Amino acid sequence: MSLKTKIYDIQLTNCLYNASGVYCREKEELDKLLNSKSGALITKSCTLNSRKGNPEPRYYCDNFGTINSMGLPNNSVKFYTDWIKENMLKPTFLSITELNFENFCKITQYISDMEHIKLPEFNLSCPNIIGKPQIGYDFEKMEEYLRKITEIYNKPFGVKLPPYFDPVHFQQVSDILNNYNKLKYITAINSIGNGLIIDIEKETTCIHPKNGMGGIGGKYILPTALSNVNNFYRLLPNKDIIGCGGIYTGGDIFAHILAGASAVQIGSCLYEEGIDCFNRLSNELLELMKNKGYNNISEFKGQLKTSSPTINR
Ligand code: RRO
Repeated sequence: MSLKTKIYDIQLTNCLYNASGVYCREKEELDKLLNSKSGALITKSCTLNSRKGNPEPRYYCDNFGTINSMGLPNNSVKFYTDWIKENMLKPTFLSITELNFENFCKITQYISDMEHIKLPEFNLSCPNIIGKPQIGYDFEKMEEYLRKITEIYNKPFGVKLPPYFDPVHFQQVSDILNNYNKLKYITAINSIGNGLIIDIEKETTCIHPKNGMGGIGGKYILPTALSNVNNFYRLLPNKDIIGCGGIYTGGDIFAHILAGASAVQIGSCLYEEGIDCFNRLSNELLELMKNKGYNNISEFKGQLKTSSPTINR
């Protein structure tokens, strides 16, 4: 039995890896991910210059998941591309973004000739930059960014999308993405932006920036993540879908793959449980596959059935 998979032309020995932003900002974390059971790793989304991010407290976890408004703290694109160059032991994806179009063009240019950067994930969906809307919710802007990426970068790449909630939007986004042949995968979903978790005892918000509003992750978002994976699996037949959102068990991974994911990223669960979650989750998925008689994830990927209609009498 195997958990191996492929994202475009990159082979992964295990379909699990970290979600960008979690356990991947500092060298020690990246080094640990490299030696973990994850099949790949992805860096924290980075910018041209390092950033400290938003003021603390900026992360909080409750029984159902997490809220964060980190504000893109990172060590700069140079730090992460240098680290990748020195550590080529397992597939490593660079996540990049920028705060305005001009700098986005510059950072794309910066990585365009780097042989060691393969299938970078362009983050079009950070919800936590004060005064900056998410690119993925402005379809004209998203096209402009995609056009620039293909013009400057001109190699296979992926994008990280925000969650969508309406069939019309799934169709509109897919119509745009299908025009870009070099776009080989999408990661769905980023956190659900601008949620609010309230501490009723203290009568305060749980995090400080943006009046307490931040990206929601964890159990709160599994159904939304699965819907995005499945909608895009149907609407983007020539692209791989990376599932992200709400994974805490082997069963959650199975659901993502059944909905169409080729690989899955672990965010809130990794943050709370630590690096050993890759062992536990891999074992749980293998056990479930064994019970169901599957040897390989390709045997059930995208095979979600709709339940039989009930007959009303
Ligand atoms: O750093 C963040 O605040 C952050 C980013 Br860039 C993102 O893409 N998603 C998220 O939940 N937080």
